Amino acid sequence: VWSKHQVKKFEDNEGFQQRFIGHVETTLARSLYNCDDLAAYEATSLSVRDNLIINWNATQQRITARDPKRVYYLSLEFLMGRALDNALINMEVEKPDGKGMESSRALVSKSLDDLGFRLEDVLEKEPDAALGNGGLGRLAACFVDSMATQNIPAWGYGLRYEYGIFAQKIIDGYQVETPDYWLNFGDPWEIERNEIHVPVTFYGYVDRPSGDTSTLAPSEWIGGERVLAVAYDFPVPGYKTSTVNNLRLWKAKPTTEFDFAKFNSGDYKNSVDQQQRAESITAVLYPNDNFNQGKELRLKQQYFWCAASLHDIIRRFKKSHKPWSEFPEQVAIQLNDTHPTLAVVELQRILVDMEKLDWHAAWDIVVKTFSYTNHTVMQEALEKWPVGLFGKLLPRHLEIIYDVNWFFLKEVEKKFPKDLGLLGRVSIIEEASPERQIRMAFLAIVGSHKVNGVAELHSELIKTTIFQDFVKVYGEKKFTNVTNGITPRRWLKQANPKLAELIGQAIDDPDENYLLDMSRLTELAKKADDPDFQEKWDKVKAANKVQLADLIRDINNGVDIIDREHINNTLFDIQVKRIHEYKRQQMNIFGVIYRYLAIKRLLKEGASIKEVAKKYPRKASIFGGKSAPGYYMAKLIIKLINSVAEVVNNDKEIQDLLKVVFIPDYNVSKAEIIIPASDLSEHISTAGTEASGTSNMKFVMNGGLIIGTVDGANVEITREIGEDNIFLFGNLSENVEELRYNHQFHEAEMPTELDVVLKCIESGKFCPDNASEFRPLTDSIKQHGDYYLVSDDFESYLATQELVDEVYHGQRQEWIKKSILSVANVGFFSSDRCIEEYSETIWNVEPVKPEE
Ligand code: 26M
Repeated sequence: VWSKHQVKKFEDNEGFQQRFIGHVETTLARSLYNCDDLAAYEATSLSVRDNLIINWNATQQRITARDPKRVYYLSLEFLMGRALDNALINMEVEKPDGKGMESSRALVSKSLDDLGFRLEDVLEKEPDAALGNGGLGRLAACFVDSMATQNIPAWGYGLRYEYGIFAQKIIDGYQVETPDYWLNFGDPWEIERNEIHVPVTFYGYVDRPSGDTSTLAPSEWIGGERVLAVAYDFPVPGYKTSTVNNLRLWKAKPTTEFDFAKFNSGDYKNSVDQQQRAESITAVLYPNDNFNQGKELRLKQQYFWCAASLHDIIRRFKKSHKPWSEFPEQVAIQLNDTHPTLAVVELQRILVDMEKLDWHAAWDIVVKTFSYTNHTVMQEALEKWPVGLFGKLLPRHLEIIYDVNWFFLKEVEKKFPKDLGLLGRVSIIEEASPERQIRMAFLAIVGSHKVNGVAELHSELIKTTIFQDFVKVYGEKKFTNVTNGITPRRWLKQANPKLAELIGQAIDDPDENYLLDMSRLTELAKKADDPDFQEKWDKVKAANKVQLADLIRDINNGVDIIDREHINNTLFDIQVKRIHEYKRQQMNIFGVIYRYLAIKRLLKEGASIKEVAKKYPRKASIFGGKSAPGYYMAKLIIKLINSVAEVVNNDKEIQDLLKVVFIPDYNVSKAEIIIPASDLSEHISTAGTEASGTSNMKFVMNGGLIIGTVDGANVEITREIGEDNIFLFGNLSENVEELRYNHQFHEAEMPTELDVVLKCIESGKFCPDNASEFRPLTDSIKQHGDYYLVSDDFESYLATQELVDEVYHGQRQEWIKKSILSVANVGFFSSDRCIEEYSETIWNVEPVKPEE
């Protein structure tokens, strides 16, 4: 009886259109005659979602039946971007001839055409799901894509923020933040699960019913405030597989319990207000990237999410009636940075207080379950919580942390009996003034069986700097490296369909199965010297540059900044990422100023524009990225870039030889246009500061070359693609300490090139109304020790940029060859490789493949 009513997926035009019209007319209560692109986007998404849900159900049933070990990826950020195009690419339908499967994109595009819509316009209506800041959040999004593609039984857990990362407006050259209320029109991709709700408690006090005074004994936490966590599920489709995994995001809602004491006392309004406050927990994503502010609401977010997720994970584990000792054989939990470290403590609390396990048996389970990824060595990013604030919000968890620390330190003392200094250095509790602080990274290390960095250099650095004492305590083996990766589905196929197709042709794989095994790209190398192929390759790049020029024109109120006529002779030099002093956008713009001044000087000396162009050929310097709202220096860098753009772009004398563009509101969907259009991209962080970087991988995968420092994953990119195919410069990380020391204690030597630039800025050239506006930027180099070592790297940066110009303009074939060879060897940076490494070396999980 049931099977007769089984819901069927659409598999052809007819089927899609039926669903589409059904959703327009019933779900949206509109008619096809007044259906605009937005409604068409919603109806298309709902139709595609229907198919995904059917596969989602099958996937979950399969996993429940086989009951394998599952992975839970806990991340406060999932920077997913748009879902529709990705779903169309990943999800397959049967081919019209019935012989196998193909991507559903063509089918949906054709069906929409027939109904009078253009897929491109419909796709544009989708707002980005921008629930992340930058690298860490986007990495989580790439990982869930790869886990689904590889049929790993994995769930992501995060928060459903009502407001994602702010939208950036540029007004008078300054960043202005506007709220990103992305749920304005409702989100067709989310499935609200009101039936799945978990109560979460805060504040209150601890009681020990046994009368036992030991905090190790089962205790009862009497909470003072309760909210509900409600689940919202987002389907995550794999590529060329019917596996659809789940991303579960929690929303905070008031409990339905009512405070009768208040109600009876006539304080009705107040008690409603209190309930409303619950929703503020998941209202907004903190817009800091690599910076810890220590706000109570942030800690509340973290506990809310950890408690709800663990509750859900344990409920699922209990379904199979296995003993607790088997929990680590059934569950692997990955901590995406220290943000979810409370989950470690929460699991210990559940096992000891609720399940009445012995403390040590419980702790053994905890450590085997968790592993921790570190994403930064920067001191200001490391999470610490004052014990006062922490203990008020989570009194029982504070006790548990003290006990965990006590046993840990006892162990350390046993191993290193006379090393009192060591005990203080590794203690989870920092004895700081004015108050003790909980070091979350140390708690994450102690509570995990594996700790990994995100690129080789970074993984070595954490072992020798911030975590060196832990290597002494635990040995090397606990610390490992998994170099980051990116999903080639979004970052090649979706962002750059023309290049993906050309590659498919070149390596004789028109079905683009190579997107599942990027090592096959090496076959491209054979074509690197083929002039016909080089021409095709170059044409794809040129077309992508036109698309970016269109975007830039739209931003500039319809007026072109990029000279269309010379577009294929203009080097697109791009730096897009969060604005941060360590990423050194300031060095980039100083380089632009230097170039501008050099052009002006040559002209003044009587050189013709042609002669000038020989030394300084056409270049467009393109920037994009958000600053944290409270980050003064980063905001000043944005202003400087825009001020320089204003002067340079309006200087008729230099005749378009140089253009400067700041693209507002850099996000995932803009990245998909910007990255495929780059000739050169900049990854120029002070050596030892950028843990990995992932946009470097995206640019290379799209045939762009890199100018970069010997930092993060640049090192391995060089190893993979060959040092002839990357422009490296600058000091090495092992010299950074000494260089900083020199700046502190010796008279700084300023390279003349930089001196010229800083003096020009100080002259007010770029801010005539407020000549000292950029003083903090120049002073940070001249007066305050040049912490990011701009003056130490500036000359080699300029020299390397000259080399770039020579190759791009003087040896174009060589350039294209480098581009092809880079793509041929970029396969290592697929997040599929990365997920395989996690699966084998950290999680010990295996795929659950759908039946063929
Ligand atoms: C911390 C405390 C309070 C509020 C926010 C934070 C916070 C948020 C995001 C701290 C760090 C955050 O992200 C760090 C990040 O994105 N790190 C980047 O991770 C990438 C993926 O591993 C790396 O490629 C980058 O090098 C690294 O900077």
